[in-house]
Amino acid sequence: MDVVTRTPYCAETPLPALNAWITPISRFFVRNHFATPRIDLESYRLAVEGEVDGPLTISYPELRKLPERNVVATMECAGNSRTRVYPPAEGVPWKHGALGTARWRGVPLGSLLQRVGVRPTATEVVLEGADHGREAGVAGDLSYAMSIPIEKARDPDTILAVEMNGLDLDARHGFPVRAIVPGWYGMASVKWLTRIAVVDRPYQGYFRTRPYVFIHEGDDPESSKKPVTSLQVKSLITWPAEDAVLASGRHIVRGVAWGGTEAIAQVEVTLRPIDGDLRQAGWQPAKLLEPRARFAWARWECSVDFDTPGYHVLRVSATDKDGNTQPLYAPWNFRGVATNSIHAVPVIVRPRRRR
Ligand SMILES: Nc1nc2c(c(=O)[nH]1)N[C@H]1C(S)=C(S)[C@@H](COP(=O)(O)O)O[C@H]1N2
Ligand SMILES: [Mo]
Repeated sequence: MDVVTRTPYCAETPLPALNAWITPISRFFVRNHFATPRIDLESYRLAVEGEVDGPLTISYPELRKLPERNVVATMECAGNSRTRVYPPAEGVPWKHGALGTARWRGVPLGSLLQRVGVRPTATEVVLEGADHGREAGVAGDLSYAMSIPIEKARDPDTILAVEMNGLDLDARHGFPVRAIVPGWYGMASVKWLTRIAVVDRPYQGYFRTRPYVFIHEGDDPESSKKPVTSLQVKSLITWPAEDAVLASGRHIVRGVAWGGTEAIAQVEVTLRPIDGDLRQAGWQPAKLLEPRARFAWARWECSVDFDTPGYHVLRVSATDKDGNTQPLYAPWNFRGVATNSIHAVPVIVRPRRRR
């Protein structure tokens, strides 16, 4: 793993390691805002309250008695690829590896909401974690919390996960219980979940209104900003790595492609000389590989002819079933969130030695 910050601990996955459909836990990125809380299972309680008829507090064994479900979901940090944004944006300097795909298992959030009886006034659900600390420019102690719309909370695939890839969650990924909000950027998948509050007005907490919003040039600083929610269509090349030296000839280029709400329909690859005109680029279709799942990335591969020695750039672009595709340059925003510009990988092609 590439450790990006030590306190709080944030680490990303080198792209060539994202070569399996399911990312091993040891290679799954970590994004913490505060120190990892240590939670004692005996005393752990999850509170469900707010705009509900019968608030409740549930223990871990009680939660584990409820019907569970498996969801294979890709999680990407909203700040992934931030270092590719120019001018440089505010936040953790991620390259492209703040993402991964896991098989999560847990109780649908909707079934817990049904138990407590959500009032018709409810519009959002606030998810709060046990971790807390201070943030620059804010007085007092903050807990990590994020809100999602009530409809997303009721999606059967939005779960309170207790397992990741068949094992109990580990401390860094949210032990004992975390939310998984598939199709959304990672910030909504609250770890170390201790409180679920149903609310009847837009939640205005720090993490919802300050870091995970789009701030564009010239925006009035006092106005409310558009929140970061579902994943944008995006693809990455996982092989070859940046600056790889390849023997001229055919190679299988590999990668992943995903999006928030619609399935990936098409992935295309192009190889151009480093000073080549992109408008003349010939894009060739990549092959989408099985398995596929509603909220999981698709792996793809493409046989590319690296016939001419020299400096070249490989690029990949994905399109979803709705026709959404990736921009060459993502529109700049102050925090560099939701960056989905076309991934460009420079490579060096060397001539094959004559015999
Ligand atoms: N309680 C809590 N939940 C959290 C966070 C956090 O700092 N605290 N970080 C969020 C962010 S921004 C991301 S991208 C994902 C990362 O999940 P992971 O560390 O398991 O990869 O967790 C989310 N849930
Ligand atoms: Mo994130």
